[in-house]
Amino acid sequence: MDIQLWRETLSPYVLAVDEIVVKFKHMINEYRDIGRYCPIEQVEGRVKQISSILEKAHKKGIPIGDVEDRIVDIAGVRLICQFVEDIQTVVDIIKNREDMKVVYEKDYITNSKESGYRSYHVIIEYMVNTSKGPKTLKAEIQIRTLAMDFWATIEHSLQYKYKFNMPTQIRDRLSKAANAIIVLDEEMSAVRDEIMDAQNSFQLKANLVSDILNNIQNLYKKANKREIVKIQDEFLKIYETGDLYELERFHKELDIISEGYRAQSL
Ligand code: 0O2
Repeated sequence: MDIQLWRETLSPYVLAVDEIVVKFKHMINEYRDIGRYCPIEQVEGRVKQISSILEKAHKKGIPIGDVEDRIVDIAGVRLICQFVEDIQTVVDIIKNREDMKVVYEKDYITNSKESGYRSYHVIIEYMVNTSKGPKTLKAEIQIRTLAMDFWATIEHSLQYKYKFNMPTQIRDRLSKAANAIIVLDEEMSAVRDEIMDAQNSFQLKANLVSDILNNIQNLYKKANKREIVKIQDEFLKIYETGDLYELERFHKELDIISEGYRAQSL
């Protein structure tokens, strides 16, 4: 197959990765907008390089014509979570989506690989609409914690450097690091509720402050200067206390004032 044909073949995979990444990023924003903890922390995506596809096909004895069927990670998306508990939540979210059909799963968290690799893989069927019409293709979604991702990234680079000849001493260190990652994830899970509470109130506060500032900005066009100065001073006083309850009260009060001006202008 020549390069031009590879480009054509890979083009729907580029579209699929772009779309899937946008969808999950949008989901993160939806959670943030309502001040709710999102089980997905980061989203990444990539289309496998032609050279890596050929290398994998060669390693697994897959004929070029079967590559699209048998190499399921040509389109790859990675969803990174803060806590191990979030991984199952994310898997369920994917299973409940109508635009992604889970064809199979690989649980390398319960059964980690010999290397120490841990991650949850979900293989999906996903439909893209190309200029030639609709095409359903396979994509791999890897779901793992930040800590697992750190380990996998380092190990992947070392695998690339040493190919099949990784020195035993480095392999042992990686294995120890993999165990340390399990302990780290467990420690983080133990304080998960505390961390989630802190992040939720941070996000709620950020959303409230942003709404209040928008409201004040709009009031500049309608209210008189003395009133605006009074509102600003009150906001700064409440903001300095950091009291979420007071910010909420002030937010409601501003809404009423803004509504009053809106009604007057009708
Ligand atoms: P790359 O460069 O990341 O794309 P199989 O189902 O076993 O026949 P496959 O596809 O090898 O075939 O499945 P597997 O083992 O689930 O691996 C899929 C991907 O998971 C790999 O893609 C890696 O991204 C990741 N992975 C699997 N094992 C390891 C590991 O030991 N260390 C690291 N760092 N990542 C791993 P590729 O194509 O191997 O690599």
